[in-house]
Amino acid sequence: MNKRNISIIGVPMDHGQNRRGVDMGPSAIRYAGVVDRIENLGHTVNDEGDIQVGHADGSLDMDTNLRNLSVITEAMEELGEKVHNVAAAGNFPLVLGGDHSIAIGTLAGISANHENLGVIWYDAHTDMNTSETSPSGNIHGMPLAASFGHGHEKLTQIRGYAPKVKPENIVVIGARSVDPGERELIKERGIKVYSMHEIDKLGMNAVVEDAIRYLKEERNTDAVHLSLDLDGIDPIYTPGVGTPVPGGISYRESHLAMEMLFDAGIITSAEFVEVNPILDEKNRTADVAVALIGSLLGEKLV
Ligand code: 4U7
Ligand code: MN
Ligand code: MN
Ligand code: MN
Repeated sequence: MNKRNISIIGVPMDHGQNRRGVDMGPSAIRYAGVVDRIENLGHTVNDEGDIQVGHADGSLDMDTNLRNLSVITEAMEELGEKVHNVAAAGNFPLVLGGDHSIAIGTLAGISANHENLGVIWYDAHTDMNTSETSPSGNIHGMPLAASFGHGHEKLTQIRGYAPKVKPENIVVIGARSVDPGERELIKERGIKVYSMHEIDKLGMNAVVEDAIRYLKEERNTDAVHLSLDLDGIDPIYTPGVGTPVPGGISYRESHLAMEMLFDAGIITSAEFVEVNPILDEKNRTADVAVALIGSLLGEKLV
């Protein structure tokens, strides 16, 4: 990637789950110095501010098993339009969450600009529940399923079309908490998942090399979106997340992954989600997010 115009879009969304505070993620990441960090690499940054997110009472709809559905879909239409405009202008959308439900809007904005989009989902979870399989009704556990057209149509039809990405163009890295319904869907749709087992066994270098080869050579993608949930990393490094799972990816492995993605030059948009400053220790999780954004955009150790 040469020098790019990076457009930052904040999404102060906490309605996709039930722990307050993740709506302050964009502020925490800005406070941790994201703009300077990117500008120091020679890129141009345009901070577009935050999109509007309405209020909701957090109650679970008994008929649909979906929490806060309408306030989320409304915000996702707006996010989708913003991201679409940024990408259509040739700029690099960098979306700051907010809980992971916002990926529904990000992908709705990106995918129309590309013939054959790929997605890397860096996460402890596979986020492939639907209203039928979800144990929680929390929409942040559903965006990846929604992206390939699976789930409630209000989630799959943002900006009026589905799917946003082909299931065979998706790569998950870091999974270690997978629900029964998600496991079935992974098998049924042939989703490529590098769980912690593969990371332990092969090492992060081999995993990311294979992921890049798969998306570039086997799937022939013309753009790749990185959706990075900070809970993919081990909670000893990123304690400020709502659904921590032990046994995660290390800090250095995560940097290696970002550096390799930069060197491969395949990433065309990204989002960093689930930073919750209320649950954090001295903004450490936002600091990790900013450091990883640096590596993704070309920062080198020497
Ligand atoms: B995140 C969960 F049941 N699978 O659906 C669910 F374990 O965006 C967690 O990855 C989802 O943080 C976590 O509620 C969503 C649960
Ligand atoms: Mn709120
Ligand atoms: Mn997660
Ligand atoms: Mn997630």
